Amino acid sequence: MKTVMRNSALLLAVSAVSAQTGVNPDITIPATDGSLPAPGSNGCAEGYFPSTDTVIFTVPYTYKEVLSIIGNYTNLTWSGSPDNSVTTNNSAALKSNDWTPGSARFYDIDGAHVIETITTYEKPADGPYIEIHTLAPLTIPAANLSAYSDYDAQNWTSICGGKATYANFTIHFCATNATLGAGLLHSIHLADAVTVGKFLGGNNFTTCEALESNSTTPSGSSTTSGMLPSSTSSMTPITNAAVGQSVGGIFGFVGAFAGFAALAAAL
Ligand SMILES: *[C@@H]1O[C@H](CO)[C@@H](O)[C@H](O)[C@H]1NC(C)=O
Ligand SMILES: *[C@@H]1O[C@H](CO)[C@@H](O)[C@H](O)[C@H]1NC(C)=O
Ligand SMILES: *[C@@H]1O[C@H](CO)[C@@H](O)[C@H](O)[C@H]1NC(C)=O
Ligand SMILES: *[C@@H]1O[C@H](CO)[C@@H](O)[C@H](O)[C@H]1NC(C)=O
Ligand SMILES: *[C@@H]1O[C@H](CO)[C@@H](O)[C@H](O)[C@H]1NC(C)=O
Ligand SMILES: *[C@@H]1O[C@H](CO)[C@@H](O)[C@H](O)[C@H]1NC(C)=O
Ligand SMILES: *[C@@H]1O[C@H](CO)[C@@H](O)[C@H](O)[C@H]1NC(C)=O
Ligand SMILES: *[C@@H]1O[C@H](CO)[C@@H](O)[C@H](O)[C@H]1NC(C)=O
Ligand SMILES: *[C@H]1O[C@@H](CO)[C@H](O)[C@@H](O)[C@@H]1NC(C)=O
Repeated sequence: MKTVMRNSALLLAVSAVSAQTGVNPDITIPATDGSLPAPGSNGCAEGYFPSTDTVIFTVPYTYKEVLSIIGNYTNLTWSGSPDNSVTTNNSAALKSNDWTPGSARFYDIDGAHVIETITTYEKPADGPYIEIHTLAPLTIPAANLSAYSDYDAQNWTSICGGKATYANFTIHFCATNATLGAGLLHSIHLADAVTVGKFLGGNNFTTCEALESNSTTPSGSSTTSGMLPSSTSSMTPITNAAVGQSVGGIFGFVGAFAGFAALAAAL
């Protein structure tokens, strides 16, 4: 009798926590081995919902310059993690900088313990740089959000005859609140891309032509309402006026996350 009572008290406590944080009590967070939960009928574990977010951003800097900022899996200064705050279980790659599938990186940010494991890593001298990793389940307490991802991809491709670099951040994820997750991930990835440009000098991309007449003030206007290239178009550079898309129409939604600006900058 006593055991039953204690158990139901525990159950109550657990469901109270779940209601507050949206955490599925079957999922251990952090999953220290970096593993992902088994998918349920909607593709996600119980209590989680699937979504996708894409951020497209072009920086007016060469692929080589971009790689000098992003080309080390454990150096996330461009993503707001201070030097040497990111660890890895592939210590050999720290020296060789030759990252391989299975390599995990670990860092803590805003109360979340992040574990990201590489599934694809390609870094040819002329690009594109392809880095795809999984994101083990984590909780961001301040955002009341738990999420994980089996596909968190970056593609950095040289464009404008080598004078600029086109970035595509695409994540497929499961979150306790898909709308909130998409908005937050969008802010984070956009801030990351903008930071790469800032680190390299802070010029904004407008058009390839503006880069030909290499004046420091871009001559093109940035008011063009950019379009995402259609799947049939060749590598048409787009202006950063259109920085992304999200399932659920996240366009113009980032502003709604002003409260998370610091969080986004930090992540
Ligand atoms: C936290 O998120 C869960 C799942 O989205 C939701 O059910 C709950 O109401 C939220 N709690 C608060 C305090 O906002
Ligand atoms: C990390 O990358 C930045 C450039 O983004 C560089 O200034 C810094 O020295 C690098 N840190 C380490 C420890 O390599
Ligand atoms: C990669 O970054 C880590 C710190 O984040 C640093 O310890 C390591 O030396 C860097 N590797 C290379 C090859 O620059
Ligand atoms: C990377 O992006 C470029 C430009 O959009 C595209 O041509 C290429 O196929 C992409 N690579 C991968 C592996 O998605
Ligand atoms: C961005 O990359 C994803 C794959 O990660 C691809 O499906 C999508 O078409 C790309 N979008 C653009 C606009 O390049
Ligand atoms: C999910 O997040 C959105 C955006 O922050 C919010 O409006 C909505 O109330 C949240 N839903 C739940 C169930 O907490
Ligand atoms: C680039 O764009 C940002 C945001 O619109 C702006 O704050 C910044 O001043 C611009 N930088 C330059 C060099 O024009
Ligand atoms: C413009 O580019 C040319 C050739 O790449 C270079 O010699 C010149 O110094 C550049 N001018 C400026 C103002 O950057
Ligand atoms: C990191 O190392 C690789 C290769 O040894 C393993 O396959 C991963 O399981 C391991 N990841 C974690 C989170 O420890």
